[in-house]
Amino acid sequence: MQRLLTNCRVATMRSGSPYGLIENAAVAIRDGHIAWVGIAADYADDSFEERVDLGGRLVTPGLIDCHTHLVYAGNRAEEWSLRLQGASYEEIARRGGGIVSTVSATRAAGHSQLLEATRARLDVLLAEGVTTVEVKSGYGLDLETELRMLRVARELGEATEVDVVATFLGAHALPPEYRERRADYVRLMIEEVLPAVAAEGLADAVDAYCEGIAFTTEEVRSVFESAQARGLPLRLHAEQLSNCQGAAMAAGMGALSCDHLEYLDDAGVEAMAAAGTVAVLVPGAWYYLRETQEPPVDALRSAKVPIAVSTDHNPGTSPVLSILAAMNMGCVLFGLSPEEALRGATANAARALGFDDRGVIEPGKLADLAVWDVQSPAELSYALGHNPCRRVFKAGVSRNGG
Ligand code: DI6
Ligand code: FE
Repeated sequence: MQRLLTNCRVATMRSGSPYGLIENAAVAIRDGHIAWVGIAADYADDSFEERVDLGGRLVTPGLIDCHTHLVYAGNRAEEWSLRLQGASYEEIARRGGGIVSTVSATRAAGHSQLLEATRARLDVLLAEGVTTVEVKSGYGLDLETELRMLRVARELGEATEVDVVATFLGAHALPPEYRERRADYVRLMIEEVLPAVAAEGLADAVDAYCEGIAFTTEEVRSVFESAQARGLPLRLHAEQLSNCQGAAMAAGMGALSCDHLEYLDDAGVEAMAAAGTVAVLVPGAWYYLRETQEPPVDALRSAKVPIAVSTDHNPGTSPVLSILAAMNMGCVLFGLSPEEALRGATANAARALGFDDRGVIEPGKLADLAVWDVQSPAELSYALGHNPCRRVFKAGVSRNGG
């Protein structure tokens, strides 16, 4: 199938000019990939089967949400109410609430219930032009439920309209039955669960929660060594509530991304820069937890660490189901520019997931495209609660058919 998109403006996200913007543009798509992009008047080939007039609209790369916990059962509105009355996230976690309460609900849910609940959430993300989404396990914390969560993620990825990157997050929290046996739990993940996940090909990467209320740097390192031995790339929840030096450790092991990073120090920034590790900012969690310590955006910029932005959708700290809202929060709460926010949900999000075939509109890349009813690309992170996405192409195929 060959298709020419015309009468549009294209934010290619190539570096060199703001948004890599091309006015009066055309995009040629062939075999699911971008064949050509540029000023329409420069396009010579007229062998295309279909011309699509986009009415002057803006085209961007399909958006990429590179950090979500989309698979779970139940919700945590009660806990949220308690937090609004003054209870801290850590207190709730130490009292056996928090992540562990979602673990109970998820363990009790069957495959089809989880699939249905996750599908409904995924549809909300997709409506905003998302064409690739990362989905983590980590609310099972036992063999059976971790596998079930990852199978749900894989099943959702079989749909042609979105690519799902599945991440194994067995080291998310200590389940109650292991409260006095930390080392046994880490051993269970390394010796039983990770091998089963890998044997079934259920994970594209391995993540961990390195934090005072979760796992130590050394515990995470042992899980990561086992992941690397199986050829799985790494990412880490690091320095969210305190500085555990997790980012430096993960970057030292070549991690694709370190996420959160509110308490990241200069050594961590340098280690990430040296390794090319992407900084994934998740302002939704910061907003819901009413944090005050901001991630060191200036230091990340000066060190040229690529910055991505994501929803971190999860039922506890970030029930945000909008990548555009996360981009807006990245600007308002963390001082990103609208261009950095869009780059953070396209080119740099692709990098955080280890992709070099998407996130930018240029020849050879996948034709994952979103079409927006806006004048300027800055409008994508400007409004809240407004979805100007009008059309999505996934690998060149229009999501609404054709
Ligand atoms: N990501 C996480 O994995 C944890 N916080 C975050 O931002 C906890 C998620 C949860 O509370 O369920
Ligand atoms: Fe998270």
